[in-house]
Amino acid sequence: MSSDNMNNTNVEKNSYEADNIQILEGLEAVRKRPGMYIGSTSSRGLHHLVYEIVDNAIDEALAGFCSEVDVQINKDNSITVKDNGRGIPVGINKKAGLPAVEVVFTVLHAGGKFGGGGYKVSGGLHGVGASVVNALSTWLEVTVKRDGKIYNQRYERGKTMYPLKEVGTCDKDETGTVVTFLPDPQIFEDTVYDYNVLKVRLREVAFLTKGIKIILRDVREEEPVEKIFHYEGGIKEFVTYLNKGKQGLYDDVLYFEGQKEKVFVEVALQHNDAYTENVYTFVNNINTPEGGTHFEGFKRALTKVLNDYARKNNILKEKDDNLAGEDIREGLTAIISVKIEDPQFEGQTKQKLGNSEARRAVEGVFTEQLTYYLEQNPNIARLICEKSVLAQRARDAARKARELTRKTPLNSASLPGKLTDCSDKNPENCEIFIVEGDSAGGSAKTARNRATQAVLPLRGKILNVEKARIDRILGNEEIRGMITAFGTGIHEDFDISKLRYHKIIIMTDADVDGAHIATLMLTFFYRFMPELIKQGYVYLAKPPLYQVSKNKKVWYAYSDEELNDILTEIGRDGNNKIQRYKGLGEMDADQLWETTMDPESRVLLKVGIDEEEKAELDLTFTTLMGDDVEPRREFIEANAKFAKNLDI
Ligand code: 28F
Repeated sequence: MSSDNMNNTNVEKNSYEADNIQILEGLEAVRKRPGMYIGSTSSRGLHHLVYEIVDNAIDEALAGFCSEVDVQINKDNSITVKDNGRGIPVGINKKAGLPAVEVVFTVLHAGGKFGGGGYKVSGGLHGVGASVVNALSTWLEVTVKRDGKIYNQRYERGKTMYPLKEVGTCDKDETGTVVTFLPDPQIFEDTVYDYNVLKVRLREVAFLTKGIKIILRDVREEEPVEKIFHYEGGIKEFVTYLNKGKQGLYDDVLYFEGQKEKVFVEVALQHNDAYTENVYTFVNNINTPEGGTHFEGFKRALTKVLNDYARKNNILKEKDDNLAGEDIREGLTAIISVKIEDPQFEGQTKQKLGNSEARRAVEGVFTEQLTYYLEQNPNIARLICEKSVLAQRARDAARKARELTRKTPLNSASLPGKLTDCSDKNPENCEIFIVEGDSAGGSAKTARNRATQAVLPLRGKILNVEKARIDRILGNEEIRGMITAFGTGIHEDFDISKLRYHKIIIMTDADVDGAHIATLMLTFFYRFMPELIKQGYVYLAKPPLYQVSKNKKVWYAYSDEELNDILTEIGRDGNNKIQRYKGLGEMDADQLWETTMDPESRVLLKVGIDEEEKAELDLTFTTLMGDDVEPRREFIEANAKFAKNLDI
């Protein structure tokens, strides 16, 4: 052997060891700064681990080789994900000197970079995939069926426990990948999985990947629970699902797909007879709540095609103004889904698509196919145009109504007459109680701290904003009162810096009607001032359900359990007096102060929206505000899900 060869062998050996050290350093970096790779180590990050592994199976489905993905929450809160794809390759990867499957799980930034050449389509959270999940798991096991053989490997906190081993044989055409992992409690604050969180996301993934069958199973309880998500129609069925409980303006759900500049575009849409816009955009199956170029392409195409159609067919006369985009999107439910090789995310939260080819692709595909569709379906085209014209007129009327709530130096909109304002002018110190009914409003006014607490009583039920057009909403006195009291304006006028109170506290009776009024208000905030909720300014007051008195001492219980606890503590005997509060009006001012308004002793629920649950929440609002009474009651009971318990 020549000395040259000897040298080569040494170089090989050194680089192998160097690679190995690099691998461990890579995964160590993930464990040191998990937030950089999965966003957070809260429950959200915990659930992202599942999505990362599922994404890999979905990629295999998008490549055309996998039809079924099975996700199971095991008794110990480990997760098993199984697919019937080709199985991750097991041959030695030249660069790493390791089986490809081991590279996938141990080398940071594997995914598309190894061998596949643009294999990875879906983005994952930050596109780092399986190795990150491995690094953040106490242990992870992968089993691959391929070429009639079964292979297995195990890792602990990212470290390979043994070389990939053959553990059995199977039918040659039986292929696939199974991954089981246990999230590491050294990393995550909480390692208990929430079935419902996984359910919402996996249903979404199934809608976005037409034809795929995703099974979710939870075997932690005695009685296992299972859900199957399988939508041959993909996002077309997603739109039907989102419009459930609403009346469609027409029966068909429009669906278009096509490819341009390597961007694969899908659009599905249907108008309903309501007035809000529900458009959800996705890039590589990831929600983009801030939109971006794909959304812009969609809006441009929709606006242009409908205006052209309306002019050509004389629905818009020469003297008429063009329909605005928002007129055409009134009552529109739509999904825009693009698949793109190298997505660029922009904006503060990196949730906005930046690729300009996505704009051109969506605009091009959608313009061409929508134009053709409208020509072929003149009845539907006319319905959309006519609804848009009505929206256009309402928008004009609304502009006039809005001027009444807008503060200008000349016309400073006066505060509503029913508002009892506080004296402190620093918003940070101030709270406003929106109170159901004039009588409770009266007690609240007496009880309040005059310096920092304002009270705005509302008469009965406020307008259901899901069922009214913008001009009527702004014409509604109760709603106008709230807008002027808050000081922020709404929609494009909305300016959070003008908010006059940093706590907006909804105070309603602790019964079904009270909960309904609270949800009507939340719906209004959600639709017209979502930032109030997003930035955590909205709260629900929590009045007590019971007063217990004994020997001149008084206790308040905010739930049946609390009542039970109190009774256990003070003894269950004939001296107890229990009063069930049916409404705020039954309390005198002192009691109202002590139980519900005093910052020292009250309980407030902070209202929040999780972006991931936005689609689901939207559906919930629809269900709630629709005509159907039964689902409404269900929501009210589940309402607490959206509110975080917060004692202040
Ligand atoms: C339970 C989670 O991760 N499924 C996967 C495949 C299939 C291939 C693959 C995955 C090629 C070399 C990187 C098979 N045959 N489920 C999964 N199924 N990855 S992940 O390839 C990965 C790249 O290393 C696959 C031919 N090409 C690709």
